[in-house]
Amino acid sequence: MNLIIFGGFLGSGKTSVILSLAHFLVESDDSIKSNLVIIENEVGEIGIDDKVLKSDGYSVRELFAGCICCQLTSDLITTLNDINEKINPKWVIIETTGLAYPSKILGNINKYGRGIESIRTVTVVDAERWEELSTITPVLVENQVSQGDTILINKVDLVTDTELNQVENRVKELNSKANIHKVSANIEVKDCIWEEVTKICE
Ligand SMILES: Nc1nc2c(ncn2[C@@H]2O[C@H](COP(=O)(O)OP(=O)(O)OP(=O)(O)O)[C@@H](O)[C@H]2O)c(=O)[nH]1
Ligand SMILES: [Mg+2]
Repeated sequence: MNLIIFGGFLGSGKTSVILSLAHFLVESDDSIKSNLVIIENEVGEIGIDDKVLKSDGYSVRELFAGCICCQLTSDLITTLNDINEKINPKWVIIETTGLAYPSKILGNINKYGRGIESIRTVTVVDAERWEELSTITPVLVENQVSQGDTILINKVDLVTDTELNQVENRVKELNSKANIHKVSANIEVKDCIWEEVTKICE
């Protein structure tokens, strides 16, 4: 199984970009729907995101938990290992809750996950709310950015060029190794970005 883990604050656009990636995978290989599982890691009670994804015919597993403590990560590992045993798909896309620390999730998956061939992390940054979020909750936001192999600075349609440059500069400071792309999930995420994200997994 090749894992692609999406992190990023609540409402940053994770589900929107995951839909784009899922469409990209299906377009490149029609049989992929049976080889792709999406795990939704929800904080609240009602999984709205999984309804969107399921309505498009994707196989979605939901994880529900009232908090973001360790128990949630163990549920994720249990689900992952169950998917490995029963389906063993080529691709598993994980949407973490916007409140999750990706470093913790990654550490536990590396330690306890089975049947995993590669792991790739994508952090979705909300360009519009960057200043607000990085002021209110800097540790979480910085952890999310520093853990991404790829950073998608999303919602570029909602900010000025100056604001966008400020976000990009700060993101580069926090993570000099990542591939950084500026996108608008509402408009389009270009195939070349998904080619880059999925290539490393193969
Ligand atoms: N204008 C604009 N809106 C966007 C963009 N990407 C996402 N949105 C909107 O932002 C809202 C949140 O997007 P989601 O994809 O649900 O974000 P999420 O990170 O999955 O949210 P949670 O799962 O609740 O943490 C939705 O109303 C989207 O339509 C974008 O690039 N531009
Ligand atoms: Mg979502």
